[in-house]
Amino acid sequence: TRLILATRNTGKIAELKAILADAGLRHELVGADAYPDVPDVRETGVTFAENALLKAHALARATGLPAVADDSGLCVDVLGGAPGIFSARWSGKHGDDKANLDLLLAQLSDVPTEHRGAHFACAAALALPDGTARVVEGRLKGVLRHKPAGTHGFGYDPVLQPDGETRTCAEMSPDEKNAISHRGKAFRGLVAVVRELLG
Ligand code: ITT
Repeated sequence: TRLILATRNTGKIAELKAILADAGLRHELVGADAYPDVPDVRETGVTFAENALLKAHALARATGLPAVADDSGLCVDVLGGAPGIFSARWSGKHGDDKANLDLLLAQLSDVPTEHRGAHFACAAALALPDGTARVVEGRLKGVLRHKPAGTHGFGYDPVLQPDGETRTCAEMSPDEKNAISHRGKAFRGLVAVVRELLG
């Protein structure tokens, strides 16, 4: 069966394909860009899980195929969990990773290392055309650096240093990041659900 990935973020698509292939998923994976006539759904939910389900349901209904979606973001302790579901548009420009990162670092410039705890969160959803749906969540905890480091990954990877690590996510290889990441955990969990519902 073909599975559609309900995202246009190329950094995410690359990670998802690697994670799902490593987990032994044999389904053919296609990005939502293969269906240009399907409009983007408005992310009106207030949690990662709600938004992931909205995206997966909309694409499954529109295409008649099983759809997988991810909603994810960075939750900063001292900001009460922000940017959270607003991570992709924190600076006002959706998907401008550099502007989002620069703004966050400016907002945290006076916050010392011991108060720079944060985590990445990911909700992974599967929806079938008949309306059946499941969602699985994963987290990666760490501290935020004062300056970006590393060139791999996307988004806030250059500033999040996972607990127990000396490197940021952007200094790790894609495989190293996927082994511990919020997205890796959520989607490895979702693979079991795909097998249960789709065989
Ligand atoms: P789609 O809705 O098309 O999937 P998007 O980028 O808008 O793409 P989200 O609404 O889920 O996706 O926003 C996720 C944002 O959170 C993303 O743009 C990054 O800024 C941040 N983020 C999520 N996972 C991340 C990761 O693994 N590493 C770094 N930043 C991440």
